[in-house]
Amino acid sequence: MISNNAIEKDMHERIGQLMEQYGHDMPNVQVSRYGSGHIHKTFLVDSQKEQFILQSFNQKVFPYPDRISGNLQLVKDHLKEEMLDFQLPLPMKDVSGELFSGDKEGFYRLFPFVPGACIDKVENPQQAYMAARAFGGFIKACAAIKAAGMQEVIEGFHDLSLRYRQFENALKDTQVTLAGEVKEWVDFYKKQVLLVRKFRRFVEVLPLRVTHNDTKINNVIYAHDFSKINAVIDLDTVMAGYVFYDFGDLVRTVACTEEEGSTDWDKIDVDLSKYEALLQGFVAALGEELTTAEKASLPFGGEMMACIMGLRFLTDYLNGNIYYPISYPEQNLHRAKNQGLLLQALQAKREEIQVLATKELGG
Ligand code: GN1
Ligand code: MG
Repeated sequence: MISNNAIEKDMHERIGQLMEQYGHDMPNVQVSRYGSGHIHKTFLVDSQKEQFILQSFNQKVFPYPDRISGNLQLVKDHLKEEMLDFQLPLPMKDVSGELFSGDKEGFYRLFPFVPGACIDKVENPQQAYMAARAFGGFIKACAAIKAAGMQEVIEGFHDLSLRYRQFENALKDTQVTLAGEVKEWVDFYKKQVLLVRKFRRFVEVLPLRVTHNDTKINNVIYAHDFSKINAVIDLDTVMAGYVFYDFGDLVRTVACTEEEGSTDWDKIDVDLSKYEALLQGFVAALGEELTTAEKASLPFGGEMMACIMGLRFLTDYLNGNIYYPISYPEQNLHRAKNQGLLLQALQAKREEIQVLATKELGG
């Protein structure tokens, strides 16, 4: 988290004005950056009496903000809330009833603040279990909402075929020299065309559901004592999807021994005890809701999500780093390498993972 004094004075004033648009007069407001999401800029706004999350919205990444609002309205209206034992903080309306407020610098949204711990790495299987149970619980509570009624907020977001084509196009146009480590990882991801074929086969037989689609571990808020989950956040990508997306992104960010920003290459591996806890948490939440084909797709999800993220990071590196913010020039290459090593570890442990899946899911 960035400290208070990292927020420039003009940003501070601007946030005061934005809070007025929501009917909050907060002269002595404290503002700090919050969380570690890549896409939006998120601030904790604290007036001593009240706390809110204010988010500067990234419209380059999300070109259809109204689609997000429409999807979230459907979720709000039809979600089986009584099934959830955590909050889903949704954007609040401003004084004119709008979900997005703005100034000349862009769009903002205000959210209720849910206190707790937002982490980038779980410490033990119990924390893994809780996260999977929460994201599985979200899918279950949305099960009655027709996926076809949801709008696509980012076209082809988890379409592995599309992401592979985008990678091939970036390779054709890149200014980056394809040598050394770059070539090594480009060659590795080219070979993942086999996963793309598998992806096509799975999506032919699986039901579309309302899924979260960004179930990385820092999108839950744990209670400070880690006894429960207080909230599932970052609901912008809630739309139609397959269960293996949500399970897979949990595997990618929970069952890994290093987080996605790590360059400690030798330490990147799969933690099977956390993997098993993810299976248990997901099944505890979804149980009989899952079809046989969906259960069979879960182990593929981990590989698929590591692959799609690696492809996206590498594509961005080849495109000159236009999507993900970076703090050093090779960072997107390194993120792609990290995800590639994780994918290799998942592939090396396929058999052990299958044994765990059969044990926990039956079949
Ligand atoms: C982005 O904003 P954040 O950090 O929650 C990305 C996800 C990636 C993730 C990788 C809209 O999520 O798809 O999995 O980074 N979101 C978007 O860390 O591209
Ligand atoms: Mg996030």
